[in-house]
Amino acid sequence: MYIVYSVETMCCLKLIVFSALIAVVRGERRFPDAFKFGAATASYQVEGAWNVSDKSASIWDTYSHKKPSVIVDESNGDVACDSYHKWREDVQLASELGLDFYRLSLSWPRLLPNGFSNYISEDGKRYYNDVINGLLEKGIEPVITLYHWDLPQKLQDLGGWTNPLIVEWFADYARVAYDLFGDRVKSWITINEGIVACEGTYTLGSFAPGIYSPGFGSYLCNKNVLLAHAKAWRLYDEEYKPKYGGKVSLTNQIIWPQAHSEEYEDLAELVLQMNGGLYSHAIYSKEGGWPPAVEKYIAEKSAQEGYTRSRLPPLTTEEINLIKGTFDFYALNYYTSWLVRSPKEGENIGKWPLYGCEEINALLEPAPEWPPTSSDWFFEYPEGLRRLLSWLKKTYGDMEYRIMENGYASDKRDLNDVNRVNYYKTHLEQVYLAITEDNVNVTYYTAWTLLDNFEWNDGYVSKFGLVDVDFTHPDRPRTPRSSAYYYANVISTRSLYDDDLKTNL
Ligand code: PNW
Repeated sequence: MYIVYSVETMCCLKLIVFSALIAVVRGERRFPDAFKFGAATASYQVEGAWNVSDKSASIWDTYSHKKPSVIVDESNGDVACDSYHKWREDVQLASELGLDFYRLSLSWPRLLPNGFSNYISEDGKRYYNDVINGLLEKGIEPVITLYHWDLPQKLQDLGGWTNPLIVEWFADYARVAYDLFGDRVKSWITINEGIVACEGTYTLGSFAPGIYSPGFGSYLCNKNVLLAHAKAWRLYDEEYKPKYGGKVSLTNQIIWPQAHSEEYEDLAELVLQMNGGLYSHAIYSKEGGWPPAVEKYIAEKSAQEGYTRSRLPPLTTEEINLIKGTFDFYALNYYTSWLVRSPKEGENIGKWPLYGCEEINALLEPAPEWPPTSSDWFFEYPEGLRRLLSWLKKTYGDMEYRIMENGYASDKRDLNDVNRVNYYKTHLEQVYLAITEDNVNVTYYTAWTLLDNFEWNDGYVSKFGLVDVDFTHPDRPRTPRSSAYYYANVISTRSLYDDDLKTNL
C-alpha cells in the first residue's frame, strides 16, 4: 500500500513543484499566507472497532444493529474504514495531501465507557494520544471535535440530549479531553452541527436514536446542546486557555435559503433564522437568546394550537448570559442551498421539514440549474457559500470564520472524480472571493472528507472522500482520487488555477 502511494506521490510531487513555478510566474489567485487547509472525519464514520477493549456502545451502534433498515444499505459502522487500526495510513495520507490540519472527533463511549468521567479507558486514551502525536510528528495540527453524534448509549438510556443533566455530563467529558490532550490540541469543536443532530433525530426521526418528536424533542435537544457547548467553552476559557492558549467553538451547518422570488424574502429570512440563527443568535449576537423572529413565531403558533406555553423552551436570563459570547471563532459547515417559497394550496411540503420548515410552512426546493449530487438534500450552489459568509459577517460581526466542512457526495467509486474536483474548485473560488472582495476573515478551509466513510442513513452509498476506500475488502484499502491530487495542488501552491490542471490519475 505504502509503495503504491509513494510512487504516485512522487509523480504528484513533481507536478506540484512544476505547478508552483507556473503559479508564481502567472500570479494565480493566492490565499493569504496564514490561511490553513485541512480535511475532516468523525469517529463513528471511520473508526470501526465498535466493541474493542472496554469501549461501550454508542447510539449509532445500537440503532444500526437494532434497526438496520434505517440505513439505505443496511450497513453500520462496526468496521467502517477501520481507522482504529489503520490510523497510521490516514495520517500518512493527510501528510501526502499536505494538510495543515486534520479534524477528527473523539468517541465519547471509547474514552468514557460509562459515559461519566469516573472511569477513563486506558485504550481510548492511548488511541487518541497515538493519533494526535502521529499528526503532530508530521507537522499537522490536530483539530478535535468532542461530540460528532456518537453519544454513549448509557446516557441515551437516561434521556440523552433531552435530559438537562447532560449539560453537566458533557462538561465533565470535555474536562477529561482537555486534561488529556489540551497540551497538544489548540483547536476544539465542542459539538458538531447541533441543529442537524437534533432535527435529524427528533424532527425527521431518522438519526440515532430515531425518536420522532417534531416541534418538541428537537427544541429540548437544541437547548441542551447550546447549554452543554456553553459550559464546555467556559470551562476551557477559565481553566485551560490561560495555560494552553487554544480556541474553542462549535460547528454550525447552515444551508443558504435563497428566496424563490422577492415576495418570499421574509420567509427565506425566517428559514435562515431557524437553521442558522437558532445557534448563532444565542452565541454570537449582542443580545443572545433565541432569534426573536423564531421565538415569536413558535410562541404564537403554540398558543394557536392550544398549548399553555411555547413548544420552544424559554431561555432564562441566566441561561442567555451563560451561552452568549461562548466562541473564539465562527465555525461554519456548508454544503448546499435551497430556494424557499410557500407551498401552493394543497401542495405537500415534501420531505424537508429539517430546519423547521414544517414548523414555518416553508417549501424548500433546488433551483433547476443547480446540479444534484447523490444525497437527496444536496444540490450544488457555490455562490451560496459566499452569500452565507457575507450574511454572517453582516449579522454577527467581523470575526475569524473557519469553514470546518465542505465537500461533495457521489454514489460512484470513480477515481477520476471530476465532479468533486469541480465542486472543490468552485467552492474554494467563493471562499477566495469572500476573503478578497467581501473582506470576510476566513482562516480555515476543511474538506469533508478525507476518506469515504459511513454516511449515516446513506450508509456506504454516498461517498464524500478525497480518497476511495474499498469497503468490500477486509483491509479497507485506500486510493487517492483526482480530487485528492487537485486539493494537494491547491495546498502546495496556496492558489487556485483556472486551467492546465492535471486531475487525471
Ligand atoms: C454533516 N443536511 O452532516 C456531518 O457533519 C458529517 O458527519 C456528514 O458526513 C456530512 O455533513 C455529509 O453529510 C450533514 O441534510 C447531514 O442538510 C445532513 C445535512 C447536512 C449535513
